[in-house]
Amino acid sequence: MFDKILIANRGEIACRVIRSARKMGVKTVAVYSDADKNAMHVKMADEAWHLGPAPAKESYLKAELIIDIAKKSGAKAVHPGYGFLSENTAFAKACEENHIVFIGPPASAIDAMGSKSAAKDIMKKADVPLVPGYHGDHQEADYLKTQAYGIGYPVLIKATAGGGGKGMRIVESHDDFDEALSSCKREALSSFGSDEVLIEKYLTKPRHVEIQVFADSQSNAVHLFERDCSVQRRHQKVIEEAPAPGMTEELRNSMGQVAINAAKAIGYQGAGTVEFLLDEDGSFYFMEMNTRLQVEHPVTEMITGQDLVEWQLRVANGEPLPCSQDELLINGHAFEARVYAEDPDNDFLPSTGRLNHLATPSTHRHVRIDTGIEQNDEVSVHYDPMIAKLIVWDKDRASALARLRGALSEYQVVGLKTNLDFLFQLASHDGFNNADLDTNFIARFQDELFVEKPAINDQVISVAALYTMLKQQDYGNHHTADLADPYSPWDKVDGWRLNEDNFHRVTFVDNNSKLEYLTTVHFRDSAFLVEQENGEHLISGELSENQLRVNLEGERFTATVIEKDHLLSLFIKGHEFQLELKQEGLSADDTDANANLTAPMPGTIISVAVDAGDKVEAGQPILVMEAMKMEHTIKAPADGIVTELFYQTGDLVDEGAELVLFEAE
Ligand code: MV4
Repeated sequence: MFDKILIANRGEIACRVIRSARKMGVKTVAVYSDADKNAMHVKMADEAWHLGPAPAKESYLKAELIIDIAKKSGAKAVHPGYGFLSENTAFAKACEENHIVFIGPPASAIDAMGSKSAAKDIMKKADVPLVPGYHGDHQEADYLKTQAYGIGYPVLIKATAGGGGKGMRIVESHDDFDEALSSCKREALSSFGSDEVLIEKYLTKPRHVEIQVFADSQSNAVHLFERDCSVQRRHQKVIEEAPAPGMTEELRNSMGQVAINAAKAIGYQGAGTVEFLLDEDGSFYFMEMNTRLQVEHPVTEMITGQDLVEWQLRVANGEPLPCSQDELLINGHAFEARVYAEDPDNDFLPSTGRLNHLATPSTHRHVRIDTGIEQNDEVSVHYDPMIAKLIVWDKDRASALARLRGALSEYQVVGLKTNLDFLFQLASHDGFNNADLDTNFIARFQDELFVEKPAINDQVISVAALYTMLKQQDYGNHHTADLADPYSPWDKVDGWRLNEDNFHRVTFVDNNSKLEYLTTVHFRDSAFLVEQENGEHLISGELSENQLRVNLEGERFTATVIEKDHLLSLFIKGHEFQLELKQEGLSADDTDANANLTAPMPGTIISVAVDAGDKVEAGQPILVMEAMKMEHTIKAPADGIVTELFYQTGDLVDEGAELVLFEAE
């Protein structure tokens, strides 16, 4: 076995490969760009080499530099992961020329699968079923139109050099063909540099079912069953599962054997995936073959108990496949949900930012998280915005799906937008639960899947108020502890007042709708009565770090509250709410000119910036007080004179206490 390998990738797949290599006692070399200098894969590897600036073209795609680092570091093999150089024939060839093992298929196999029509020619010769259609060299419009007529509408026009759904046109009738063909050719030429197209019978409700295949250098080949990846959004897989729902043994064996034939037809070695369209009547058709380890390979690992990266290293090292076909069995059911940094309120465009808070479901044999990102990492625009893959297993599909919902409801991210709510909606949807799958699933259930976030309600506001008061009490207790007599009732910062109902007014602003929620929080023995517009609620609880144990009128639950810059992110029963804690403070714009400036709430004077008799300008800071762990600057409401100061630094003040006598000019 290799004593050292280089991983020519980043993020979760780099960490994934490092984990298996380490398990096998293989040393690892990471490569990284400027943006990844503190990334997880760099920390995990035995050594890490710098590539260059963040853009992939200046770092992870620099084939020669990567080979040079492999040679300098003494790495005997290179694992390309997926994406980047993983299906780059030239890179595979360059590795071979430099006597560095490319952990993947022979360059010739990558080449063979590079073009859709060439791949179909090879598959046809290997008796791999193709969708009825035409994928030849004749590209004249009339000829193609005649082919379409013979196939029967609807047909699909596809750019031969296209991929991922780009350069496709559905044509419903003969009259529409000419325009669709011209449009498709124009796009193909501009996007892929070739206007060659193929024509296929359009399957209206297919599923995307793919077979994991593995072949070694001694002509052994096996399949490791199927994955259903039909749930895609804009040709981006969202949730994948294994095995595929509703598969019969006969269909599984038939697709598996066809996939092995496809691999053998191109002299394949290593991990490969043969993608099929599975029609409603059970017929299946070759779509394409991916000559790399797929993102979704973990669901196959979970149901077979195999480590596919270990298989890759062993096969690349010239060893035979670790298992024969008969030794491979399906056990249970697995799902993978791809957690993306994307904004559902902005058409799921990538979201960037820093992961200020990241709480993940606890992991064990049945809940796995493959990630390359940890708390406080930055998700940048340079690379794929996938934060992690959440993979779950259980004895059957319903149990695995329930486990997925549970894990998703425990996943907490603050600092950037994610698709977690969308994933939860998907995993909770009846259609998904009933395995009513096809490649158009998300579009079909669009209205039920893209639902508004749950509205802010009294419960959320009550929890936010509880948190705010406990934080202040916690602050107050710490503060009192510093005083001469920490037990003096007069110094307790808990709103207690002699012969008065003690209360605090706290205002929250919904971060999305900007609606304001005014509350009056009354101290009630060891609880708080939160008075809101729609009524009042008695709430109590304990705060430990960011965990809030709540008792709301008898209902007990735990919430997570993350506070950053006065913005509260509250995770309550699997839903996230964002509230801004409104800064009640005095400033030039909320007091009239000759106002005596009073304290907005009990607190401590922490600095005085002027002396009595000083002339000041509008907005000039006069003093700063601290309350509820926030600083409130009391500013001059207009040009004028500070005629008297009633307090000095260190003084405690009550809510409403007169702080400054001010006379405007
Ligand atoms: C098709 C098809 C229906 N009929 N071919 C989309 C991109 C590429 N993977 C092939 N694709 C399709 N080819 C015929 N003859 C429907 C799709 C398709 C699709 C396939 C798999 C997964 C998701 C998809 C989403 C839209 C369309």
